Amino acid sequence: MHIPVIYPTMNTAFSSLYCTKSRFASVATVRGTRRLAPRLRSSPSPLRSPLLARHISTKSTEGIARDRSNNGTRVKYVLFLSTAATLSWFLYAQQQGAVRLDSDKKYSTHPDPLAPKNGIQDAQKKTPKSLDDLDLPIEKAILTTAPNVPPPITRDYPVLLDVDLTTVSKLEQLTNQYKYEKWTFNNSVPGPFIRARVGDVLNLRITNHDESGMPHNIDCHAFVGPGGGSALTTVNEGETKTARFKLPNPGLYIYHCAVGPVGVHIANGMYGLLYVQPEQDLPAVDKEYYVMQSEFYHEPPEADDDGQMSSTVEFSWPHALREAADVVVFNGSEAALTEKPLKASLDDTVRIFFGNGGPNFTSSFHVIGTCFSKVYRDSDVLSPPAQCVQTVSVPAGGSTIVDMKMVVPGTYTIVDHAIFRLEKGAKGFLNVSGEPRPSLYYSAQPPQPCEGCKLHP
Ligand SMILES: [Cu+2]
Repeated sequence: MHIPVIYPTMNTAFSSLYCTKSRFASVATVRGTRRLAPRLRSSPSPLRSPLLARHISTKSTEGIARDRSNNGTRVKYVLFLSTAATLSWFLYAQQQGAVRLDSDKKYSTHPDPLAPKNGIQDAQKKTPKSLDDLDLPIEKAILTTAPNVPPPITRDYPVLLDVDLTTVSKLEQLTNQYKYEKWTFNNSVPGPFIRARVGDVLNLRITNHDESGMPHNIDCHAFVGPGGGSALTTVNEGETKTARFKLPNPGLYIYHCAVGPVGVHIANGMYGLLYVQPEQDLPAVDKEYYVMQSEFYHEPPEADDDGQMSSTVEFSWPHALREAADVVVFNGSEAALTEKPLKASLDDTVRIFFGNGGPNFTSSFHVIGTCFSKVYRDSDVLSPPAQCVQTVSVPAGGSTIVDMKMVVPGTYTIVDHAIFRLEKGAKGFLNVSGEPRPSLYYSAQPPQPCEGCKLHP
């Protein structure tokens, strides 16, 4: 038999294949190499065997004429067998995942932002083994500060959406009278508005720059899993963490800090909104705004060294426990929506993405002088909207989306219709420009607001 002749032939073919496969691995994946290499190395190489080497040597020097006359046929036969064996082995190995071709589309074509930059092998070790969507294209999220909303997402495919949130403490005006040290995401209360699309994976990077030494994190109501992401994102001062969350459910969701005592972190300003667009977004409107209600609890001001009452007030645990809010505001301060009103033009449809950070109150959200032409109750964007709604109940930790058709010009006042909260700062304005429309709103007498009126400037 001439098996010894087959061995070196197959060995050459295997060696060639191994080199070829290694070249694939070096540019594509190391997984195949790891799985394949031990099998190849553990098989004794026929060329290295002294016995087989002798066989080859003897054969090559005998020079038997009969064998020579059959050489052509034998060589063809051997080549055929070795090629068939090699091909069978190769197909088997590829099915087992040991070999990958450039034509395979299984390996990532997009860089992984979490992967270390010191080589493919390290990246393979440290890349998460879940969230199968690592092949998603990467997109940097547009983040906006209230009352602004990022533009609608027009793409029709999911992405890995990169979001950076940084926690910072910041002393700023709370009411027209008092300053307050707010705990913020990205230097603003509420935190930035994040716009994503259903099916996206949020690549959330949180950094703690709070010099007070307080840890912070993110609990987002759009994240599915225990704690809403909080345990994966808790960062101490100077620390950065990254976690990924798939967004399977469309709607408008609150995010907030959930470090204990959670009420204090929320009461100091750590919340914001994430809008997960449905596959087919809501009908386009003329203006979109971001408004968030929340309440603050503070002690009375203390006397400064000069005997004057301080212009800064501090958090009150007893007031918070009693749910006796001292301040109720939109967008983080009494003046946020009065000094800088929302704006629209006559006949515009205005959409408000409205969230309630709480920490305790339910809002009776209302805009004086109009009704909500559409309400996506509790931010349910999959069901048909309610229509012609005067006041919407929005619980702490909840949200709503309302549309208003502005058919008469003038100033509209945004309130919580639990109306004594107006005295605590819950007020904003929406200015609608345009010519009067007497066909809808008319009197022969000029308007005469009541004296000291806080509702109708
Ligand atoms: Cu916090």
